[in-house]
Amino acid sequence: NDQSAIITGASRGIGKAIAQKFAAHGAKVALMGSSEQIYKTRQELEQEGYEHILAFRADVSNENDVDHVVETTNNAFGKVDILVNNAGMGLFKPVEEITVEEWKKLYEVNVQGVFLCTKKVIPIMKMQKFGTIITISSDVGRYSIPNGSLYSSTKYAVQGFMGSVSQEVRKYGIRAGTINPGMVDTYFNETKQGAPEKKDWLKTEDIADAAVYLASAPKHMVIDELQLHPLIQHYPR
Ligand code: NJP
Repeated sequence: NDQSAIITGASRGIGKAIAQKFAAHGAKVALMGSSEQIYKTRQELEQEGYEHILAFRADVSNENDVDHVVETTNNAFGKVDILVNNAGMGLFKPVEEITVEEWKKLYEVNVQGVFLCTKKVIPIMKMQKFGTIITISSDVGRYSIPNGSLYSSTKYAVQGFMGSVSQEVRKYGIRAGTINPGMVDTYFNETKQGAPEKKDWLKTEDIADAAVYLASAPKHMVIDELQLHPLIQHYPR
């Protein structure tokens, strides 16, 4: 496996687990995160014995940052086989308490970030005539929950975006699909990974395994959408 992958939001949580799993499968990985933590995560992966790890402190909602990450990765690894749009933020409160700043911020990171990274890798993947774009969306991108008007609507947006993109790019050999997890034990929404109350939730490795499945599917196949829940989570059907 000599694949090259860009993973956004790889400082911690699901993105970090995907980076570790891809590296374990022999991929070269570029990690992107908006805080200093991204460099510590690269160090951790290097200490685990993985080579060919790039790290970028870069904001997915900033076009110049995204351009820099994609171009530098493509130059360093010679190609970009996989993009994982994972970076995302949560916010849950009654709609009348949501500020315009919060609204804009979540749309910038959760929606514009997915748009910019996807837009930037497609010309490269078109030239390669191959590529896989995986977006970590959410189960609440498929049904709404109370206090989720903002978060859930960003994930509905992402589902719509990915559905169009998937149909636009398949003629170039590019697959695009989403993973829609239920509750995953991470740092999401200002919680702590490993907190005892989340012991029965999905693990970051579960989502990483799903990402490997999408990325390693045979070239003639696209996995449009994968929805995953912990057994303890009830949800509308
Ligand atoms: O969350 P967390 P998850 N530019 O907070 C990065 C979705 N999801 O792993 O910027 C670039 O542990 C941040 O790094 P840093 C969720 O919507 C989750 O759970 O350095 N990166 C960190 O690495 C999201 O799309 C659950 O602080 C930015 C990462 O994003 C994805 O899973 C359920 C950034 C967030 O790690 C991963 O979230 C579900 C920016 N502007 C969907 N802003 C769940 N956990 O239950 C943040 O349905 N990051």
